[in-house]
Amino acid sequence: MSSLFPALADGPAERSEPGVPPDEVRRRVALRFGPRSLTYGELAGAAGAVAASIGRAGRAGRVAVWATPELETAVAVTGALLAGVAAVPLNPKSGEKELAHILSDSAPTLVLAAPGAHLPSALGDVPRADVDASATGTPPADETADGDPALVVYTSGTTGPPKGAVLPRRALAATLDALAEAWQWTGDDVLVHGLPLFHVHGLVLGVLGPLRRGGSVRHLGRFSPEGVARELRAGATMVFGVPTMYHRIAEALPGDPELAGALAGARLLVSGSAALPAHDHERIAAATGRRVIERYGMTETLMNTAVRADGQAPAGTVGPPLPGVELRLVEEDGTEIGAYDGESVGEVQVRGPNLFSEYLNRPDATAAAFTPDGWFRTGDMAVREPDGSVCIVGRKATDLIKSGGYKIGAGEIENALLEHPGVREAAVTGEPDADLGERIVAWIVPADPGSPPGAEELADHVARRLAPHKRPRVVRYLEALPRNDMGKIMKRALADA
Ligand code: MCA
Ligand code: AMP
Repeated sequence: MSSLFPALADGPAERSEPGVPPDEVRRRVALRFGPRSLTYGELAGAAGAVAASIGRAGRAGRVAVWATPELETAVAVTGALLAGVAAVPLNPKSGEKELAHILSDSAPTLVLAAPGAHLPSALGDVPRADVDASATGTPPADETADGDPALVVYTSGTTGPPKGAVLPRRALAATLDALAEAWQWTGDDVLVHGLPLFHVHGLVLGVLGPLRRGGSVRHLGRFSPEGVARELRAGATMVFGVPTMYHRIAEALPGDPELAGALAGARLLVSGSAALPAHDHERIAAATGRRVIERYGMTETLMNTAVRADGQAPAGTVGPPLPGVELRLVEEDGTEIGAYDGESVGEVQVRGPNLFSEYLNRPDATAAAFTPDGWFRTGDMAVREPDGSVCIVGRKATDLIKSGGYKIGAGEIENALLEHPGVREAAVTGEPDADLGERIVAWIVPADPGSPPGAEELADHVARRLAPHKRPRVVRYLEALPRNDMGKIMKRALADA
């Protein structure tokens, strides 16, 4: 297929953009993480060296990437893509159980990491290759096809361990080009963000997006409103973040006129991964004169809709479907809702080149995710506004929690809690939280009511086994869980317990 990264392509003709001489592209800064940066010429050498080393190790299979928020992670993923080998980004804070599952499921032949990164013992059997950001290498010739897997990204379901969504190269190219069209996103844009690099938002949109355009990304390492303001003042044009980040910006604005000034000068402020509450929208608009725009996507579908840079979408909507994306709303009985009336609620179903190809090793789950005529069931409920914009109003599954923009399945946390000796029964729900959107609440029936395990101990237990962002923020103790006649836990009754 044509290169995913024209600005890194291996021939002068491909490397040049219209009107921009190749040498100028090579001297442009591609990546900046704190004080460290790489130009396109340097990235071509470093990622080329990664690709060449993977090539020698054999093209078959997958490579894991220890996805710390560092320059090396971006180089590693770019190198894997140049080599035509699927990359599996790993959360560097993954707990033992989660990491063991992802490794046995994805069976990587190699793990790429920053020099000096400490890898847990679960990775002991996987050969390690350190990424040298100053290397100069040449990738093997591009023999990839559009449908070849580019990334395997793990995402939580309502029950069981996370599933690996296999994202083909076609999907990455399609979603990034559709966003470029909607947002007039070009090589002149400089993106700032502090998103994690093991999910679609931070990795695909936030790193591969600028690289596909021939533009720049400045990663904060760790998100802070001050970091965003500093980079905007230093020339960044776009901000990507989850609602929790915009909430923290909104909280900081009253005491920080410099932050307000910096945001006012940005070309585009974009929020996604969860709904941005109207109150935060309004506070940012009032202090900066700028509206944050939303886009809607999913690990399995990449981006489905976006408010356009030049458009006036009604507040609270995620914009119209992106070019190339077919989107419909469907009632419980399968009837399609044709009306754009801002009222009729249905499940969002999508088709298009932006979709994943399968859940790795899970043909059952893949089949269940699609309708017989090939539409992907998102599980999100929405209405269409009269102008065609989509407004997400909820989710089908109550057992999926969105906290800080992370999707977290109640079932995997319940299973982890039940492995604690002090827990007899457990149920997990999400509760509204001004900062995180939803916070994870664990409802516990202790094995010994006389000495129940403490909230912190249970949070540590879950963080160690799964990941810190999956830990319960609140623990409530009960004598018994409310159950129906079938013995099923009645989660809605828990709120009143
Ligand atoms: C706290 N920590 C712990 C424990 N408690 N570690 C171990 N055990 C514990 N008991 C540590 C954490 O690891 C972290 O470490 C620090 O304390 C703070 O943790 P936490 O409170 O959870 O984090 P936060 O500061 O509140 O994080 C808020 C955040 C974060 C920055 C907004 O939630 C975030 O990055 N969200 C982004 C999620 C995302 O990208 N989602 C995209 C998926 P340390 O101090 O070392 O950090 S959705 C997607 O991709 C689709 C396609 C889409 O539409 O975008
Ligand atoms: P994930 O599975 O982690 O990729 O998260 C995807 C889910 O995030 C979607 O199915 C939606 O429920 C939610 N989501 C993403 N963007 C938005 C948005 N702008 N507004 C509301 N929900 C969103």
